[in-house]
Amino acid sequence: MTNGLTENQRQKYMEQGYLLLDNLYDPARLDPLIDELTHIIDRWAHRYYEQKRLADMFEGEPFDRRFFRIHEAMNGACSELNDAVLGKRKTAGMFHVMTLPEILDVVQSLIGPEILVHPQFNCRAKFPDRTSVVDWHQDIGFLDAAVLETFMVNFWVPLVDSNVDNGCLEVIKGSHRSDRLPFAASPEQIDDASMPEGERICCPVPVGGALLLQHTTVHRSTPNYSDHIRWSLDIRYSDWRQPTGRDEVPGYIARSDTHSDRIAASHVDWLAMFESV
Ligand SMILES: O=C(O)CCC(=O)C(=O)O
Repeated sequence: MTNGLTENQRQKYMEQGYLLLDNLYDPARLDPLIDELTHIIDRWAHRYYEQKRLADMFEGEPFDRRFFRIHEAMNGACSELNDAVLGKRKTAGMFHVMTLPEILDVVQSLIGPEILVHPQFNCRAKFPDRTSVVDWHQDIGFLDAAVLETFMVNFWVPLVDSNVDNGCLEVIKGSHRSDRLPFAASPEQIDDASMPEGERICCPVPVGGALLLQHTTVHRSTPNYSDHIRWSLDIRYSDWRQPTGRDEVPGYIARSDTHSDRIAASHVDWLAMFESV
């Protein structure tokens, strides 16, 4: 559905530091990843059931509820699995979504055809427990400060419709013009005194759409008050010839006119990069 951004959209993104895109791709494009996540959660349910840690496998529950039902029934035991295991999986489904042509076309219209899928990414099951929030931050806060000059196109991609009720993101319009802002204990909390002025924009995104940010755009994730999980991905892109700010973790090349032989063909190529680290 896209061949990249229109000039109007590009200007808006550059001026405001964020852009909401509806109908970027057919929602069915997400099916390989959703099927994969469904399968992983099913496998975990069977394992915990066999280990007698779970009395009910919640087999009838839909994708946007089952993992949380398991988590609740196990007295909150799945938080770590969610953050550390599910969030960083390098799978065929993740690779598929990260390299959707509709997404890469948008990236290309902003940074050109030398595209790296940045090593910092997350798949998130944001539980409806009201406590799963991410406070005001910039994505560059999680990277080496020296990477300020690398232009990054950051995509936030919902796997279920996201809205105020289930904890969509909020951004501060124009905050991308800030430097890397100081934070106290964690990059997830910019110092109050350093918070930029600007209108706070709530960013609901339907499935099939995306929210684009820059690595200096100040944003946060609000509580999930709904009765279901707000599944999402946050994925990032930069020119592979520039530093990523995560030198110790490889990203993979998704497009290149100059080095087409180095393009990762599948998640197998992506995984192989970790064998040589
Ligand atoms: O999805 C969320 O709840 C937080 C995402 C976020 O803050 C980010 O992509 O940087």
